[in-house]
Amino acid sequence: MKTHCPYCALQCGMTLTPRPGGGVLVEPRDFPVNAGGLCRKGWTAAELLDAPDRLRTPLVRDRRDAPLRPATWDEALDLVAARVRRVQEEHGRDAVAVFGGGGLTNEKAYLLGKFARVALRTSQIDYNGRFCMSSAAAAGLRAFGLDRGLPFPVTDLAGADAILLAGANVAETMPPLVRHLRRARDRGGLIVVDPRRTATADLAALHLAPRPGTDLALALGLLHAVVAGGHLRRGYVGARTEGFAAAWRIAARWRPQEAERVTGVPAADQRAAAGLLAGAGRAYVLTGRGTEQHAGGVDMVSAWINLALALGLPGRPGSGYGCLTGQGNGQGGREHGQKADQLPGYRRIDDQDARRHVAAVWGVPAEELPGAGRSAYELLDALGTASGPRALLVFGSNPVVSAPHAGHVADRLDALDLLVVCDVVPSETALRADVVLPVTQWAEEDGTMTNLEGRVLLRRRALAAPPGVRSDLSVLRGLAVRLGQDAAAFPDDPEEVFAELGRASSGGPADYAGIAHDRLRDGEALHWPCPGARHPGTPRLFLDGFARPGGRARFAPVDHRDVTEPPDADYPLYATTGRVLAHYQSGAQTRRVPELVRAASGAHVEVHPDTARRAGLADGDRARVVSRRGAVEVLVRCVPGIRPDTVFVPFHFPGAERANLMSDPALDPVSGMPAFKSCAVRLTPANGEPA
Ligand SMILES: Nc1nc2c(c(=O)[nH]1)N[C@H]1C(S)=C(S)[C@@H](COP(=O)(O)OP(=O)(O)OC[C@H]3O[C@@H](n4cnc5c(=O)[nH]c(N)nc54)[C@H](O)[C@@H]3O)O[C@H]1N2
Ligand SMILES: Nc1nc2c(c(=O)[nH]1)N[C@H]1C(S)=C(S)[C@@H](COP(=O)(O)OP(=O)(O)OC[C@H]3O[C@@H](n4cnc5c(=O)[nH]c(N)nc54)[C@H](O)[C@@H]3O)O[C@H]1N2
Ligand code: SF4
Ligand SMILES: [Mo]
Repeated sequence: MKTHCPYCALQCGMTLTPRPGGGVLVEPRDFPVNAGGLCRKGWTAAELLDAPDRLRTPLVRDRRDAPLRPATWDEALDLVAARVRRVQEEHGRDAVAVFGGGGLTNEKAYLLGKFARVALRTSQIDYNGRFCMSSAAAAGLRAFGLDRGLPFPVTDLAGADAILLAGANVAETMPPLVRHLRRARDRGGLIVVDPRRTATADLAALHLAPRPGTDLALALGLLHAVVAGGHLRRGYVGARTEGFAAAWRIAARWRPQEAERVTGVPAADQRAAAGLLAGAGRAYVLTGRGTEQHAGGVDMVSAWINLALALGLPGRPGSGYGCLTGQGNGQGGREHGQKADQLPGYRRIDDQDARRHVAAVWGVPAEELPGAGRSAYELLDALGTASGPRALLVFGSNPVVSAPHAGHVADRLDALDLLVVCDVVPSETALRADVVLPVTQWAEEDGTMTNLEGRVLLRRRALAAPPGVRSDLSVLRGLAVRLGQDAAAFPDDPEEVFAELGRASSGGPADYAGIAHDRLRDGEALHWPCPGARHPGTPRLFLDGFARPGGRARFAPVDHRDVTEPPDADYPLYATTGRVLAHYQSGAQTRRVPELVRAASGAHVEVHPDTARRAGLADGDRARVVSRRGAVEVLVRCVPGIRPDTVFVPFHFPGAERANLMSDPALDPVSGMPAFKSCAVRLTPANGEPA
C-alpha cells in the first residue's frame, strides 16, 4: 500500500507491505518531496503500530486518586458525556475545552472544530500548532494576505543558487529535504542562521550564529547591507509592495556594525550574506522554529520577509519566502477550525460572512456559533481556575512534555474536574487523565494530510486496527450523539467528512472544495486552493499578485526588542531548545521505537567546552540547567560549535529531563507563541544544588 510517513510535514512517500510472519515492511517510494529517501524515524515507523504498550481498550479512573482501569467503550463514552454535561450545567458552555494537534488528519481537525462549536458550543478550543506555526502564519498573513507555509513546491528549491535558512536545522528535522538544497550548496550559496553549528550549518558556505532571540536585528543588518550595497529591487518594490519607506526608516539605523553589536554576527558576514542572496539568479529565504518561537516571533519573521521583499523574491518563479511547517498536518491543521479564532477554510471566526457560510453547512444558526477562545498556553494556564475551563478533551498532543512551563501545566491539568485524552499510546498526558480513549493510527485508517507545500495527500489504510480501538472520528461521533446531536452531522467515514470539509472551506482562503478522496487516490498532485472538481490546484501562489488589496505585499515596520528574559548575574546563560534526529516532538511515539531509543536514550545539554569548564562540568557529567521556573537534569555534551553564552536542550524527553520545566511561557502578543527558543539559565553540576 502506498502511503505517507506518520511524522513530519514532509510527509515522505512510503510503501507498507505486511510481512508474512507479522509486522510491516516500510520502504521509501518515489514521491517528489523525498525522492526515494526517508529519515531514520520513517524507516522505523511501523514499529509504532504494535508498540508493547499500545492502548487497546478505554481506561477510566473511578476517583482522582484511583488507578486507571479498563472499561468498555459504552461505559467510557457515557461517562465522558455525563460529566461534560454536568460541568456545562454547573459552569457554562466554556467550562469544557478542547485541545487538538497538527498531526491529526484534515478530517479529524475539521470534525474536532465542529464538535467543539456545535456539540459542546464552547469557544475554548485551540491546538499545539499554536506552539509551532503561529508566528510565521501571522507574519505571512500580514505580508501576503495568505498563509501557506511554502507557497511553492519543495522541489523548486532544487533550482536555487542561494538559500538562507533562518533557525531551521533541516539536516536533523527534515533530512530528505536536504537533497533539494544541493545546487545552492554546491554554488556556495547556502546560508544558515543558528546559534549552534548544527549538522545543517556544517553544509553551509556561511554560518551566522546570532545570540538567541536577536534574529530581528540580524535581518535588519542584512536589509541595511542589501540597500547600502545597491541591491534593492526598486522596480519590484515599487510595483508589487507597499510600506517600504516605513520599514526602511527603521533599517536605516541598523548598519551591520550596529547589528553586530546586538547579535554578535560579524558585519563582514552580514554583508557577505546580503551579497550572496542579491547576486543569485534564484534565491529563497526560509524560516524555521529557531527564529519563530520567541515572544517577538511574529516581528522576527516579518523582518526576514522584509529582507526577501527587498530582494524581490516572493511571488517570482524560482525564488521566494517560505516557512518550513513542522508537523505532519501542520498546514492543514491550521486551516480547518481547531484554532481558537478560526473556522474551516482558513476563515476568521469573527467574520460575519464566514460565520453565516459555515453555520449553513453545519445546519445551525450563525448566532449560536461561539466566538474566539483562548490561545493554547492561555487555555492551559486557565484550566481549573475560577474563570477557566474545568474539563479538557485532548486529541493528538502531549502537553505535559511539550507545553512551556510544563511543571505548571501539569498542575493545571491536575486541577481539572475532568481530563480526557485520546491517544494511541499512554503518553505522559494520558497517564494523568480520568478517561483514556484508544484510537487508530496512520496506517490503520484513511485520511488526508496537507504537507508543508500545501499539497493535499491521502494516507491510506494499509492494515487492520487492533481490536478494541476506534478512530478519532468515531469517538467524536459517539460523544456528539450522547450530547444530543444527530449522528448524521458527525460522520465517521473520512471520505464523507472530507466532502463536508470541502463545502465548509468553499470560498475561503484555503479552499478545498474541488479536492476529493478519489482524485487523490488517482494520484493527482493537488495544492490548495482548489475551488472546483476540474481545477488543477495551485502549486505556486502569488505569481500574479499577493492576496492583499491591490495585489501588493506589505513590508512591516518592525524593530528589534530584547528577549523577555535576558541573562543576568543569577542566570547568566541563554538556553534554547529544539530537536534531534532520532526523536519526534514529545517523544510519545519515538521513545517507543527501540532503534530510536538506542540512538538517543535521554536528554542532554549541548554546551561550549569553556562554559562547561567554568561550571565545573566535563563531557558526560550530569548537569542541572536551572531557570526561574524549574530545573532540568541532563547529560553534558561539550561541543565547540555552540556560542559560549548559549546552551541547547532537546525537548523530547519526560520527567526530570523535560526541557519545558525551564522554558519561558512569555507569549508573542499577536500569535500567542511561547518563547521556547530563549530563556535565562544557570548551569551547575547535578549534585551541586538541591532539587
Ligand atoms: N527529528 C525531528 N524532526 C522533526 C520534529 C521532531 O520533533 N524531530 N518535529 C517536526 C516539527 S513539529 C517541527 S516544528 C520542525 C522544526 O524544525 P526546526 O525548526 O528545524 O527545529 P528546531 O530544532 O526546533 O529549531 C531549529 C534550530 O533553531 C535554532 N535556534 C535556537 N534559537 C534560535 C534563534 O534565536 N535564532 C535562530 N536563527 N535559530 C535559533 C536551534 O539551535 C535549532 O538548531 O521539525 C519537524 N521535524
Ligand atoms: N521546549 C520546546 N517545546 C516545544 C517545542 C520546542 O521547540 N521546544 N516545539 C513545539 C512544537 S513546534 C510542537 S509542534 C509541539 C508538539 O508537541 P506535542 O503536541 O506534544 O506533539 P506530539 O508529541 O506529536 O504529540 C502527539 C500525541 O498525539 C498522539 N497521536 C498521534 N497520532 C494521533 C492521532 O491520530 N489521534 C490521536 N488522538 N492522537 C494521536 C501521539 O501518540 C502523541 O501522544 O511541541 C512544542 N514544544
Ligand atoms: S523526514 Fe519526516 S516525513 Fe520524512 S521520513 Fe523523516 S519523519 Fe517521516
Ligand atoms: Mo512543530
